[in-house]
Amino acid sequence: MNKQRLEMYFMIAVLVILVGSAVANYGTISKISESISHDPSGTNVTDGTVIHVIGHQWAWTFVYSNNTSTVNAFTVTVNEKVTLLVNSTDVIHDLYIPQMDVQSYAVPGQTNEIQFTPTQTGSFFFECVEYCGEYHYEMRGYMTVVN
Ligand SMILES: [Cu+2]
Repeated sequence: MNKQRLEMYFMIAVLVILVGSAVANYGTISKISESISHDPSGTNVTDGTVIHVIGHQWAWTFVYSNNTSTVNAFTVTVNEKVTLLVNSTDVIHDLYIPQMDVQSYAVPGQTNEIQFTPTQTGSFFFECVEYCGEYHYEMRGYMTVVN
């Protein structure tokens, strides 16, 4: 077998492997995309408290359905479902509320939806856990759960 022919077989083999992987990955990527809400208005959520969470360098802004907003603090009601619609206006941030077991990336141009129901009142620490620049550490605050 000459050398050129052998090289051609190798190229075909590599092509087959790459195309095979691409096809296998396509299914997984579509599944992941489906689980992310691309509706920035969040109109698919109908019950509980809906809060738009906007990450930006270097603070978290929380916008309630009555259009009022707070910075680095937000308040929710105990035993009521909370939906956070999380996005970013600049770089990737990551909202983490450890005691609620809630974590969501804040990605520019994409709205990530996360839901939870707080079952006790109190103050719960949250912070950005994706290094996002010089004042990353300022992206922290408390969620207050009231009756
Ligand atoms: Cu951040």
